[in-house]
Amino acid sequence: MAKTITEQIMQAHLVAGRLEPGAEVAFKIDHTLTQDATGTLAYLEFEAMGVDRAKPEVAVSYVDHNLLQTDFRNADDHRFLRTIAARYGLWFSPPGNGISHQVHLERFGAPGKTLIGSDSHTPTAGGGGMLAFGAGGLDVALALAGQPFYLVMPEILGVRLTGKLPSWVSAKDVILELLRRLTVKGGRGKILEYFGPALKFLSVPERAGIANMGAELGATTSVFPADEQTGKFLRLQGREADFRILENKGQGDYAQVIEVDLAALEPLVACPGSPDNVVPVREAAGTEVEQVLIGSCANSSFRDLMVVAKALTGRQVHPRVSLEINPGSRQVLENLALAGALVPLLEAGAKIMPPGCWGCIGMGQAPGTGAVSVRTFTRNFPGRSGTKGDLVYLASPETAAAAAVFGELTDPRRLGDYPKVAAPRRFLVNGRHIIPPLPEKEARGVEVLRGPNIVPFPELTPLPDTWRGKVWLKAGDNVTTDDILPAGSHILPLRSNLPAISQYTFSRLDPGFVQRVGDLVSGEEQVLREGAIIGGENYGQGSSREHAALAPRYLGVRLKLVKSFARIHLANLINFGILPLTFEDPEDYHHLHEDQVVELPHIRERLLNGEDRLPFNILGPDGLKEREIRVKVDLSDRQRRMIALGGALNLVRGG
Ligand code: MIC
Ligand code: SF4
Repeated sequence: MAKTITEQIMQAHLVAGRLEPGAEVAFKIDHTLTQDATGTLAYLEFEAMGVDRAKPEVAVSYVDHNLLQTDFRNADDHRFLRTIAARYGLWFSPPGNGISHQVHLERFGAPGKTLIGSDSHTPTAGGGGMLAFGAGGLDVALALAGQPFYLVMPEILGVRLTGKLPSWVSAKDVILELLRRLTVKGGRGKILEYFGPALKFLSVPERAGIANMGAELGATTSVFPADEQTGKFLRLQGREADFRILENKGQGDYAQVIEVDLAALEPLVACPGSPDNVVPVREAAGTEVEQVLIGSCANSSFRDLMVVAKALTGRQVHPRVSLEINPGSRQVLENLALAGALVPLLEAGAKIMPPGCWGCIGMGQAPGTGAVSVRTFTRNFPGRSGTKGDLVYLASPETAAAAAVFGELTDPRRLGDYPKVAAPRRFLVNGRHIIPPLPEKEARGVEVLRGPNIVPFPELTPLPDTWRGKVWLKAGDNVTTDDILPAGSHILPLRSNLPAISQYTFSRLDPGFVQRVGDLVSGEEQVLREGAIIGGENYGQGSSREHAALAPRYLGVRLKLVKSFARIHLANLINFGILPLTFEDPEDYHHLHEDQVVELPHIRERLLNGEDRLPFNILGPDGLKEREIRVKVDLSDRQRRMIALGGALNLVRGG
């Protein structure tokens, strides 16, 4: 009998497979979401499938990332997304309405439902008892077409929360503590399921903040039960009808249980470079701060921003600091206004942005050279802020508020009495902000509007029988998708233009990459038109952007050989026909170098025969085999066929 929350939801949606860790399962998807930076490509893929109307109960196209309109590109993309939604029966959440995850939780989140979204922080909805997964745009397009979502069944890790958070310590510190303990690799292949006596003190937005940054642990997703707190949240949203109790019936069934005593936590920060560089704030205290940004899908709820407003009431932002607040949704902003929180924030010197992602993805708000920036965001991968050599600390709204007031990293308890923030008895909920789907007949008559930046999906060629190519790049551990294909205000507008965006492939790791590969492909070595990428552990962590698979593929990358992959990137590679290989002996990593010629003999046949260990030849300058290593390929039959055909779209179209 299904006992954990994950199993209960999966069981109720299961289409194929068994709920055993390591087995491929397929289940039905109730909701989908996309955001503008991944949505354009996802809908181009959906259109290529020739389906007349989106199939899920709820399908929403959000616009939250590419909010700066420095030329026609982002505006064209948004118009495309609006007309796509109208044409295919989707909801449309326009720019300024808020961050997809925050808005989805507020307006659509429902316990017991399944959701996939083309954004790695889709698990935020797990705070409200949904089983929600980040996925590539193509997986979302397939779900829109009514296909199930395929997943290798993860292990379920129980996280038992006990105690009560002390004053000035909040949900962000809980997830930072987990990052400190487990690191950015610790959640891989796992679903984190939260339980324990502390849950009664944690509201849905607080839970959502914890579930959100499970993505930084590399977890497949995170989920909370649906209990009284969930009921309270849905009541405030005027959606009592969506409530149902969802509780874990067998806590003994977790593969492993870890415990966090909330009462023992103290304010924490993730130091620059990685979300798991976590130390107590007191260890970084005194670090001078120039910028404080409060917002992102992790920390932009009514509670989070009210705490900041109350902490800043009657105070002034330090003269060195630029404090900027990015509300999570228009609903949050409206309720802040109603609660009288905007005046104290403005008086303190805060700048208030329209709801959206903004600086979290480098869409503005870049810090100055050498400036320390304290952010309540999700990720501080090097350069993600838009500034080279950036110094970004991740912290709770409480710690961020203290940094804004004192101009340095400091324990927020220095701010005195902890303000009490209760959810208001009446919450302003305005259902008109999201445009509902058009009736089917009317929808058929809608013309989808595309600008010149919207370039159709490329044809992807099948895998040859024997593959030969050069090692184009050798990377280390924990390569992020920001390393593979950065975001930021210059590059994000190119998300619907593959030929243009591919010019930025690996530009962070190796600025000469595209030029070098271009020379190779067009130069004398015509036979070696395709390349291989070598990497270390946790390759492809971070964002769900499928451009990090598709752009290298477009340039000719046919395989990636690494020590281990991050889940969503792995799924994206498979979707676009890139062979994902891992070392049988990780020591062989040292035998590979850039510019070597490598070969996979009879790869197509071996792949389709289901072989899971393959010979991988390293050739010498004379073209003869210098060394043979063994590599692993861990794929289902469906995935093998997909790669042989050159990608999922070729499979859907019938090869
Ligand atoms: C991110 O936080 O990195 C993003 C931008 O939201 C991405 C999606 C993208 O690259 O468009 C994510 O988390 O998946
Ligand atoms: Fe937006 Fe940042 Fe959340 Fe990504 S992590 S969805 S960029 S707020």
